[in-house]
Amino acid sequence: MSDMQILSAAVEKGKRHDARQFTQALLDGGASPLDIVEQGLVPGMSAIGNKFKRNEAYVPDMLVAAAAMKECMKLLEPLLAKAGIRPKHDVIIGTVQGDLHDIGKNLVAMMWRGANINVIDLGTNVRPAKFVDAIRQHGVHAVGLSALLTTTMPALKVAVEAIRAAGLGDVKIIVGGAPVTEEFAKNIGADAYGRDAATATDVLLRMLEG
Ligand code: B1M
Repeated sequence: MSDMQILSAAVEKGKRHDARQFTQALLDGGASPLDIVEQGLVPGMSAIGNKFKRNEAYVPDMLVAAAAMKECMKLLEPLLAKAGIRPKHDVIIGTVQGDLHDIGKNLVAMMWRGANINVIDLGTNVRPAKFVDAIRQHGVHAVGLSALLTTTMPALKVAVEAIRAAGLGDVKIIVGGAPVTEEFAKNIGADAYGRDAATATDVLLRMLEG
């Protein structure tokens, strides 16, 4: 196993202290911070995300892996910022108006961050106008909307319509949450549907990078 693969494995297993030590050792050995993110951390998060997708890993496994990645990012972020290197994309995420569930949305945000994407999280119970304002303010090209209640599924439609009506250019909209289906996503005019956090990451990257 290469040193990068050892780091990936530590992230995947959520071994926070080991991951931090491996990251420091790679830096001391002259590895570039960006290579460490792309070849060490991102594959680790991607591996646990894929296991989650196949029901071979569970929510707590995702949480500890994300915590391990975050620990490594504490070392890397100042160096990346100093070198003027930013995450590949900026995106917005939030749970729609009327809905307070955020565990799934947070997992999606974590996986997106794990793919080296800057995620602006608007939280829960987000009004359509707040999505619109944030998209305009941050100039993002994608937004994720989550809903967990059958009663807040219509709020997804309202949010999609508000974003489209605001004329913000080519903003990709991805929707998800337990009651949401691919067909529903299509019917309300969303660009994509994410069944789970790992799929939502694959779909988002495909939309943004072609
Ligand atoms: Co609520 N709740 N809840 N709840 N809650 C459900 C959703 C429910 C199914 C429980 C039940 O009755 N069996 C039910 C909804 C029924 C329905 O709509 N038909 C329900 C209800 C009714 C309610 C209240 C109305 C209860 C009440 O007060 N009478 C109330 C509503 C409050 C509100 O939102 N206005 C309510 C409140 C709460 C708590 C606050 C107590 C708490 C939320 C805490 C929190 O989120 N911080 C809560 C919880 C925890 C649940 C359950 C138990 C778990 C939800 C969860 O976090 N799942 C849930 C029952 C259940 O699912 N067993 C239930 C784990 C999470 C990882 O999965 O969120 O599906 P999920 O996310 C997945 C995918 O869906 C997807 O990726 C994630 C990872 O794979 N995904 C996306 C999610 N968002 C995505 C976005 C994407 C892409 C993929 O792109 C942007």
